Amino acid sequence: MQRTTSGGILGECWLVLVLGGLLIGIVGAERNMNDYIKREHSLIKPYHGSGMTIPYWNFQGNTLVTNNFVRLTADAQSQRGTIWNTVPCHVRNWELQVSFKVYGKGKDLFGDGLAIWYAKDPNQPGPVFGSKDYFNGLVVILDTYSNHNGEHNHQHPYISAMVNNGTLHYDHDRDGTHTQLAGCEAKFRNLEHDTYISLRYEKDTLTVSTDFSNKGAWKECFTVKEIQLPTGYYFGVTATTGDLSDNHAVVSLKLYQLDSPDDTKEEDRSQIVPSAAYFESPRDHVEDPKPSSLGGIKIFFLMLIGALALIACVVIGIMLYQKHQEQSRKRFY
Ligand SMILES: [Ca+2]
Repeated sequence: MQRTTSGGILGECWLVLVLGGLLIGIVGAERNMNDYIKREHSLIKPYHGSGMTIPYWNFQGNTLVTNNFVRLTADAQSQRGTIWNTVPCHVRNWELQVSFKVYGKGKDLFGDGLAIWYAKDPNQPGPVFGSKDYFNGLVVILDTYSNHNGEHNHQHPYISAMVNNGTLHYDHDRDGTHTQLAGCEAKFRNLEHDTYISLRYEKDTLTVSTDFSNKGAWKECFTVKEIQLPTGYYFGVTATTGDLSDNHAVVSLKLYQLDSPDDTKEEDRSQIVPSAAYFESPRDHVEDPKPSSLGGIKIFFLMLIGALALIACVVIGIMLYQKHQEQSRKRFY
């Protein structure tokens, strides 16, 4: 009797201890993550401050701020929307987690895609998914439309990264494959659940991971080592539509500081020129063969010449044969 009661009390104590431990663990983990989040580089609901502005963020173009997401483009042609951080980032090692949505009516045809930036010049309209070309910094592009058929060895949508020191051109006609560091195929359109991408830049290594499967787990897209990026650049997200369209929206941006105490006494990295040690094996920009309307006629003439040559050969052959026959006849007589 006594034993049973004490056993019951012991059991309850264990339960309380275990539950308490779990609770402390969860709260601790939560607090840890939140300790590292940099509010001035993050975009979190509710977005609005006072009036129509968003604290720390600048938006341009077709960008529409709702209660649940910041829509950069609607599912309509020729749109451009951007959102850029107003505070330069001085964190040395960081992870940017982006919750986004790309969706639209198009089943096979849609575009153009979404670009996530860590760049020197924010708010500058341009041709690279709504931002300037020959940029300084890093861009991770979620390209939904293949501008070029044939040369790619990958499918779209495609996620790729590019680092630029202001001298490189993003070649839309080749979907940037000539300047990309790495990439991976990924299906993130028209999903019912939330879709996330993470850019982790730690100790000069960039790792891009995705969570498109609604499992709450990151899947690595690619890792590239030896990337130099300065501090003091700006985070941003931009998107465009052209002849083809899609809704491109950002739900949240969360910037986590990964610096350890050792990193704080590191060198001044504000003057570093963006660079990457490794590119994917580069290909020359080869012009596509121009589809020619003379093609059919050319083939016709070639066949005609061939036929004429064949007839000429046969005629000459017959003549030579007849001459030979005549000569051999002469020999007999
Ligand atoms: Ca493209």
